[in-house]
Order: sequence, then structure tokens, then C-alpha cells
Amino acid sequence: MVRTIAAVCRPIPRSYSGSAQQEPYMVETNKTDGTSLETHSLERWEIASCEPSTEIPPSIPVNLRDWIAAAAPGDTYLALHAADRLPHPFERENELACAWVADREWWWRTSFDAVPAQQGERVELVFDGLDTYASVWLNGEFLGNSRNMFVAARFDVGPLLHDDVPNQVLVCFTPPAIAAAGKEMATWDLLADPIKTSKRHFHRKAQFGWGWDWGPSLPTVGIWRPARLERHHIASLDSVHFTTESIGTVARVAIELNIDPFAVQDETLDAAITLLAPDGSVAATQTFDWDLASRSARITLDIDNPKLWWTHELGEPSLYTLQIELAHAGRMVDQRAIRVGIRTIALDTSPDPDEPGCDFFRFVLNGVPAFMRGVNWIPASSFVGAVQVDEYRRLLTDAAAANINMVRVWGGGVYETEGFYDTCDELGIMVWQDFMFACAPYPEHDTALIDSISAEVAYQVDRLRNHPCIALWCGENEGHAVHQFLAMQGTESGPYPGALIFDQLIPAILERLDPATPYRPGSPFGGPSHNSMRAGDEHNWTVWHGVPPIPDKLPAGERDGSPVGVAYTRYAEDRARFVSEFGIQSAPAATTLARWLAPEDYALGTPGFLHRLKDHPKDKVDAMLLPVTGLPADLDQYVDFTQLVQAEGLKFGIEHYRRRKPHCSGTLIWQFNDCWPGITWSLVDYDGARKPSWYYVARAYSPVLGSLKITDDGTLELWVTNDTLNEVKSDATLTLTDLSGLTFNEQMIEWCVPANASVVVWRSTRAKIGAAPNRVLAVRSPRFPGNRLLFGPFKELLGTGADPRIMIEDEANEMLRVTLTGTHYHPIVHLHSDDPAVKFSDNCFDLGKHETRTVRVFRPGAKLCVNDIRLGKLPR
Ligand code: BMA
Repeated sequence: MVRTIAAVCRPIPRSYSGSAQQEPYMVETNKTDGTSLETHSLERWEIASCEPSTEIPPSIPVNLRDWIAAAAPGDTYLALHAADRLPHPFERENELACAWVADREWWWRTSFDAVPAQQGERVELVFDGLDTYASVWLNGEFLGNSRNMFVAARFDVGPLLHDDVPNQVLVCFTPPAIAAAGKEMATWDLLADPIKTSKRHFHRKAQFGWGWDWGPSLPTVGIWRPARLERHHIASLDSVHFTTESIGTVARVAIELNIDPFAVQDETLDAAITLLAPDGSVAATQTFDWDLASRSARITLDIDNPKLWWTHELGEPSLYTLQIELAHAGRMVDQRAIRVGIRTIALDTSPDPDEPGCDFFRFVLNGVPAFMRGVNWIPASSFVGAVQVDEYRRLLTDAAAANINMVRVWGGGVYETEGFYDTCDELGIMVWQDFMFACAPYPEHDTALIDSISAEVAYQVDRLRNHPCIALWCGENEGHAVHQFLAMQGTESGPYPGALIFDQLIPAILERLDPATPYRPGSPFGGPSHNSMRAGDEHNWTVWHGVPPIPDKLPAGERDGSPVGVAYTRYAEDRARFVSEFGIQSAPAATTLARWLAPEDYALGTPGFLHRLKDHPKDKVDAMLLPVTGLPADLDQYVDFTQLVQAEGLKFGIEHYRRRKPHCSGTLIWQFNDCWPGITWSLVDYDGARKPSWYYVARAYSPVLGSLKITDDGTLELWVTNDTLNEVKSDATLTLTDLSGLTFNEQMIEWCVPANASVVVWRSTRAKIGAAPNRVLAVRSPRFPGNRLLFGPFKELLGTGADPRIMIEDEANEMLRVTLTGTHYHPIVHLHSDDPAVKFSDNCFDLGKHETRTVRVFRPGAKLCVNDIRLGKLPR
């Protein structure tokens, strides 16, 4: 019988409805892993809790009561909320009232019908992820423990199954605090999370769960990945590894297979391997007799005129389907169908001839150096088991629409589920994949932990390596760098505790399982110091956190949180090779805040408002606002001002870094998404509303960018940065106006930029064009998004402008067409909707006098009416 593995997810409630009703179950098909083995998904469970035992495994309590429904994969907090046992953890300050959940012992149970394993069969109870200290029983027999949420747990249960009565599965989750009792290791005080009490560095569990500077403390517990029964016949295909060996008019790909022939020996299997092209035609096929004296087999295939996998702006993200069929004595024993891409990936760290003493840090896709216009990704919910594939699709489609071509799965979260990587493959987004370690020393001498980490690394590399989106493996986030920073200040000494994991253990496993994909031990990492501008990648936290740029010589300076210390114009001092973190905090949409705050807390400084702000000190943003917008008078203005500064700051930084191409070859903004409705660095808030920064970033990340720069000596420059693989030629108009729209200078130029390059196409001076603080230099071109340069602080433009003329009409496909016409120079025209799902084809742009802009407005799945949108009031 052929069945597809099915995973069941409960939709995550994006907004609080106050209802205790169960959400409908949704069935998602795992597209990349169709096998012929029989599977029985274990989706419906019940859960109950008790005071924790200190034993692992505990004895099974006899008096557990009040079982409630839960789904696997799923989440305990949301199951409790659905059963009316818990307020919604994201609403108001309910996070605090949910703390008891992590201190309880949680029991999950389910039952299923099955027959015991027959001759030549193996039956396994499989959990793709147990979070975290789990003890498992079947029909009263203890099967074993799992201590790492990032590894699948498999139990051979064939002989234990009953065919006359339902089979009972019981899983107990022991609180992490009990599992880590007695474990001690010195750690750091530097970060916002409570590592000393959580001891998170001892747990192979999502590190952000105990709270981060953008997220609540809600450590998850339960069956967070699919659970199922698998019935195998004769042999099972253990692993498949697809690699591209070479590309050209003919591409050579290699396929390595590993098998476990558990019921046959010294025999032969009939193997058939077929590669289907993106259009479904057979690109190559090969059959062979697999002599099981060897458990592994390797073949190569030559593909004529291959359709390469590219990021979305460089070409098509073409996907092939690799089919593997294994038969024994005329009967199919296993089969697999996975989507793969033909592409090569490399990381060029060679010396940069034009910046002596510095090395490149640039990704080379299919032989082409590509600038990474990227973002950092955190889990899409604190409740990691409840994120559905639709949620990944919505967010990643939003990323691709903002011209983002790389996403870094940050090490304090989780290895994402298949739906995430499938979507990146389809959308042509490369993935920088951290291993799940962040901002901590790790106990590298704890041998049980090291064994668990080895198993985790091997499991995750095997699971993810065939995705063409995987561009880099990275050992950890900021551990090496923070240790070195503290050593410079004299509070740490010796090597970084954990370095053994990142410098030896992980590289050895990658060498065996995925030698073709680049690896970095950490981020930031490399160069004379780990946050050097000369080599490796850099995290720029001068802006926002006031962390001094780390000099190549010791010692590190003190944090400077003054307006000058943290100003976003300081990005201009950054000559890094690749900036893998930089960002500015802002509030979510006002409607998002209003949805989750108590009405009386919708004001600056209230407990509810401060609760949503996890970074310290809570007024850190003031230093960034003061010179740009001034301080806000109320919460609405706080939303507008923080969003404006984030948008302007990111634009400033990205433009600077992109002009430096190829010496700088990538920017990953901190952070793309949110795990809850907080005040954070995200571009898209938890409820799905795009912040103004999303629109700014979409323009600043346009593959062809026109940007204006003013040098220290007052020279004005127009740069065109071309990330495409073709020369681009066009014209541009530069107009200097004041806010009334009066024109002081206008020039038309023609420009031409070679493929994959960044050059100056026009120069002038402030004096020549008549620049002044209340004037704006705007540039328009058919080949890049409109742009502008201000000559004074933004606050001088606030409150001075008028609204443009606006006309809103119905259009085909349930869209609205908004036509805006300038009556003056209008900085930052902002269209609003109270519905976070409403999308604008463009937003938050400047509009010149007599300029007309048409914006399309749509909401997936609904028809909009004219009253659904309005013009925002900032900064007029
Ligand atoms: C970096 C990240 C995160 C953090 C962010 C903002 O340190 O790696 O740890 O949330 O900056 O502070």
C-alpha cells in the first residue's frame, strides 16, 4: 500500500479571539518525502499534568485527571488555552501567568490500532521531535528516553503491538529544570536572557524559549513535530544525498544512497533512479542491481542543458524531482521522491585585491558572485510546534516580494520544518543555516551532551542537505565573538567554552555528510577579531546597541548609547565584508498593539506597553529618535516615529553597504519576523502587518538600486548598484525642490552600469545644485525605484507638509486602485489599513509636486472597499 506521510498542524491563532473553541484541524502533505512504506500518523492526543518527579523516567502516575485534547505536532500552551485552562499567553501580561506550565510534568497519551510486525517487517514508533526530556511507553513497556528536541526518536515496536485491543502510547515530559539539576557552568551576564536560571546552555532545546530581547519567556513542552507509526518491508532507505558535481551545457550530479537491509542479507535489490526535469519530462534515469554486501551505493547522472537553480532575481529557482525505487524479488520495498536543484554554491574568502589586507566574504552561486540581500529569521511563533506551512509561505512570500534573496535561520531558534525549506527552494531564497546555539558558552566537556549534539548535527544535516536553498552551515550565533569581547575587557580568559563543538565536532560531521556546502564556526567570525571589518562576517550593533566597532587591536571600548554613539549614519563608517546582523527596533502596527494590549495600557510607559518591550534599558530607542524625529508625545506617535527611524536607518545602511559591492557582499537585516506581538526589530509584525521598513527595504533591496550619497567634502554622488547579470542602461532625472514643491535645479542624465557592479554615474556638489536643509534632492529613473537625499534632519520636515490628492477606485480582481498626486513635495506618503493582511503594491514613499503614483491594494481572499484604507498622518 502506498501512503503519503501526512502531518497535522493546528492553525496558530494570529489574533486573540477570546474564544476557547478548538481550531479546525488542517492536513498538510509532506511534499518532499513520499515513501512506499506504510505510515500511520498519530495526530490526536490528550494531555494532563502533575507535580514533577525528580526521576527520569518517572513512574507512571495512577491518578492523572482532567485530560484535554492536543494535536501532534502541536503545543501545550495553545492546547490549554483552547480548553479554557490558560489565558492567551500573548495577550496583555499573561506571559507571567503562564510561568507554571514550564514547571509541571506533562503527560501525552494516544491510542491506535495495528497488527504486530510480520515476517520481514519492522515497525517503528517515530517522533520527529519531542520537546524535550521525554520518556516513552507503549502498552505499558518503557521504550526509552529522548533528551534533544532537535533529533527524531525512533523505537522498534513490532513485537509489542497488540492486534486485539488499541495500542496505548504514553509520553512524559520532565521539566528542563529537573533534568539540569546539579549541573553548573559559569556563564555570561551580558545578555538579556536569564541564562543563569534557565541553564539553557545545558539543554538541546530552542534557546529563545526562556526569553530574548525580542521575545517572551514561554519554554515550550510537548510533541512539536509529527508522530507516526512506520511499517517497513525487507529494507529501508536510510539516507539520500544529492549533489551537483559540475555545471555547464551538461551538468553532472551524484546520488548517494544508504540502506538498512534489516530482513535480507547477501542479496540484491533492483534499484531505479530517475531525475524528472521541472516540466516533468525524464532528464536522466538509471537502473542497477544493488548488491547488499554494501549498504551504500553511489551513481552519477549527466543532464543535458540543465535548468539551474537560481535565486529569484538571477534566474528561475528550477526544481527537479529525484525518484528512487527499490524492489526485492519483484516487490517494492522502499521508494522516495524528493525535490532537488542543480546548482553549485561556494563561499569566496580570497584576498580582496582592491582593499589590501582584507578578504572577500561572498557567496558564489553557479560560478557567479552574488550579493546577499537578506534578513535574519526567528521562529514564527513562540509556540514552535504550532507553526503551519501556510504561515511559512505567507512570510517567505513577503520576503521574496521585498527582493530578499537570503534568510539566515538564527541559532537561538529551531531548525525549521520542511515547509520552510520547501518554500525557500520554490521561491529562490538561499538559506544561511545556523546550528542551534546562541550567545552562550556551551559545556563541551559534558559527554552525554556532546553525544546528543553529534546525533543532532548528523540528523539535521542529513535532513536538510538536499535542499538547494541551503547555502551555508554556521556553528553558532555570537558565542565566539562575545567571549572574545569579554576577554578584551578582561572578564573572560582562555578559549571559548564550546569551541570544540564548533571547531571540531561539527566540521568532522559535515566533512562526512555534506562537504560541498560551506561552513563557518560562528557568526560573526573570522579576521583579526571575530567582529572584524577586514575578514569574515560582522554584526553591526554600533547602531542601536551602541556596541563600539571592535578594533583589530585590544581592548574593546565601552558601550556608547548616546545619540551620536548609536546614530544610524554610523553605518557609513562600516567597511565590513558581509554584515550578517544590523537593525533598529520599532513598534508593530498600532492596530496590532491595540489587539493585544488591554485598552487602558494603550499608552506610553504603562505596564502592558513596557511588557512588550524586552530589550533593556526600555528607553534605548530615545537616543535614536532624538536627532531624527524628536521624542514622541503619545503611543501613536511612538509607533510612527520608531517605524520611521527604523525605515530610514535601514535604507541608509543598506544603500551604504550595497554601494560597497563587491567589498561588502551581503547584508542580513536583524530581523525579518516576530514570534509574538512585541516591540522588536522586525520588518513584518506578528499579526502580519508590514511595517514601513518593509517597503523601504523592498526598494533598497531592488536588484537595480539608485542611491544618493553625500561625501564628507560635500560632493554629491548618484550610484547605481546592479545585482543583475546584465549591463543596465537608462536615464534618470535629478530634481532639487523644497517642501512647497518649488524646483531649484533639475537635470536629466543617461547612465550605464556593467553587470554585477556598483558605480557612480553622476557627481555634483551641494553648492552647485543649491542644496539647503529644507530642500530635497529626488531622483527618478525607469530602471530603479525613486529615491531621495535630505540635507537636514528629518524632524525639520515634520508637520510642514500637506496631504497629496488621493483617489480610490475599484479595480479588477477585487483590488483597489489608489491614485496619489502631489500638490507639494510629500515625504513618506503612508497608506494605512486596520487589517494586517491588506497589502499595498508600494507604500511609504515620497511624492513630488505634480507626480502621480498608482498603488494597488489587495487582501488575499477578500474584497476591499474604499473605507478599508486611509492616508496616514505622518509626518504631516
Ligand atoms: C544579536 C542577535 C540576537 C539579538 C539581536 C538584537 O545579538 O544574535 O541575539 O536578539 O542581536 O539584540
